[in-house]
Amino acid sequence: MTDATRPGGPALPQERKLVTAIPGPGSLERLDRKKAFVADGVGTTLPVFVVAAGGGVIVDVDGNSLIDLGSGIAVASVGNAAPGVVSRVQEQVAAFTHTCFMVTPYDGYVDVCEQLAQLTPGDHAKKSALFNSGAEAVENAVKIARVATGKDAVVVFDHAYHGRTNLTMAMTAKNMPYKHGFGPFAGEVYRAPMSYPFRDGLTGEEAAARAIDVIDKQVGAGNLACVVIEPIQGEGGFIVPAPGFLPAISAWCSANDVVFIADEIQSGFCRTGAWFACDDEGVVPDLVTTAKGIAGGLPLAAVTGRADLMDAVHAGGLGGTYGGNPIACAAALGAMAEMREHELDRRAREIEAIMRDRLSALQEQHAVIADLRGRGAMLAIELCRPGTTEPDAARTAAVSAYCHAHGVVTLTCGTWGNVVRFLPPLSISDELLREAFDVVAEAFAATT
Ligand code: PLZ
Repeated sequence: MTDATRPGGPALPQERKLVTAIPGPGSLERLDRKKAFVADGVGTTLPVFVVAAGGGVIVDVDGNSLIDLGSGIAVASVGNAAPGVVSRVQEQVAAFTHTCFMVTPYDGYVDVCEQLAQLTPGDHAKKSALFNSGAEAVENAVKIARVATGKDAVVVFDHAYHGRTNLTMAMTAKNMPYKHGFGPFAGEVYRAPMSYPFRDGLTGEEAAARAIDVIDKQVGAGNLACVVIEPIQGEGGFIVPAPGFLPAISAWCSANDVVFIADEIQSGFCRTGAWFACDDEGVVPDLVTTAKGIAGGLPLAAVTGRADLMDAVHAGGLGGTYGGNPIACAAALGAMAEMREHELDRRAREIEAIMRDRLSALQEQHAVIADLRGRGAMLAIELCRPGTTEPDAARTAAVSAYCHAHGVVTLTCGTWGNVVRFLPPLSISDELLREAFDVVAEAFAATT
């Protein structure tokens, strides 16, 4: 894809341009105001204050143009201010901004649910309910599974991330910064071992047998409402389970009246080269949670799944003031249209080819890159002390800091903070993507 052919065409100059240090004087001034008025608990990875973004760039108050390899954590998959999103949002905001779907409904909500029924894995009868954030979707998926099964327990996995609300904090694995001091957490949440090929060397079937044994012995299918799993783990380190793991867990759930919930909040909507990460192995979840990429940057989330499960909840049992807000729904319809029109699932695979090429070359040069993994435009490298599996968080931070200082937005993740992840908007041009990876390569050379 070239600048001229990318979705939306060349609205902002698609270039990396640094005119000040990062952060520049304008951002530094605003950081003082942030310090004065914004709670310290709300952090920022790369503190440049943004004035515009689109295609593959983010432009700051000082006139710096940075290459975006983060998409606001896998949200702006169709690109920032994507034309199809902007036009629908503008039309909707001028017509009406909110009535509350639970008070007086509107088409946009139903349209989004219809599309989710078509796009999510499986061709069975499906229904959806809409919410505001990923965490809220996960909470509601658990509520639905509990009502539908009449059981309480929830199984999640090592390295999982499901959100920051009370129930989802319990479901999230990592203590710092997500959980520390915030307990007590919701009960009846149990953790099973994840398939982590780089660290456990197990096949998918072996890892599934290990997890099922833990679930069976420590929880018991008779108490278990649902298993919630990210088909590719996000915050936990872009861990891709070994082939066979997801199908085996899903089959065990089906055989034991346990609801299999795929959390596709980070991996969904073309990110992994398919509409959903579950599609890769033909896994059909009972329920799917989505958010992030669904609406091109507006807050929207959904639970979609088997109509019989979704309808198990009593009338009025699901909702919320803003869930499926009309502007967010308009944005989602625009984002999904962009994904279809520009075949962004295919585009994610093209992006993968470019990134994988560059990252494998880097891995050959730098022994600190112990693992390269992911799928589509969701790739990561795990950094360890050469020849070991001992995490190297310091080098990870140094590489990322170099990228930031040189105008490339990179994100880190992982239980040990030793993973650099790459999540470019699917609207980025090949040229810009290559330039960003030149900088990543420089970062490794400069931090040896
Ligand atoms: N499930 C798989 O990736 C959000 C969190 C960033 P919300 N991940 C980014 C942070 O530090 O808060 C996420 C996810 C998966 C659930 C969530 C939660 O989605 O929209 O942030 O609530």
